[in-house]
Amino acid sequence: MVSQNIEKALNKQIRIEAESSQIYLSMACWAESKGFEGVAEFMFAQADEEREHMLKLLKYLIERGGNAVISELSKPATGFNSPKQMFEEVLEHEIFVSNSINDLVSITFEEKDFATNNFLQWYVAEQIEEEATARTILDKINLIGDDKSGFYLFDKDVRSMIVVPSV
Ligand code: OFO
Repeated sequence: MVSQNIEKALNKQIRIEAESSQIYLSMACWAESKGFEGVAEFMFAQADEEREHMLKLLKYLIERGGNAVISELSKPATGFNSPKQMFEEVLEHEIFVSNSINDLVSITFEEKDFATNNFLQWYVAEQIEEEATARTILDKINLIGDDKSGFYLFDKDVRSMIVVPSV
């Protein structure tokens, strides 16, 4: 059985993961509308992955006897100046998620909930990957600069970075 504080903190993270999925879905739609098909495919996959993260937390909370709450979600941004600006927002968002996971882990220490602490280690490792992927993509975009043919190749290349969910 989880404590009320852990239940509240897990529900908050469930909302954050669901909002991440919506944010990336919105980015996928924008990329698709601009003809960046590889980027769109990548972001659709990211949106699916975040939904899996949300479900994994939700199922864990239920399994531990807590009440999972499905919250109202904030409306994601719909327009971006460029893929570069969009991926800068992805990185910023993933750093926000990492900080939120870290806060959650520190609550498990306060509550002496070592089972939840152990469960959350998967998310700690996942966040290292997600931040690294966003940084790698931004490095590639910065290398390309204004070269249109380079961007055409990048749009194809980004498809190879799609990660099949391991949850
Ligand atoms: Fe990319 O955020 Fe989930 O964990």
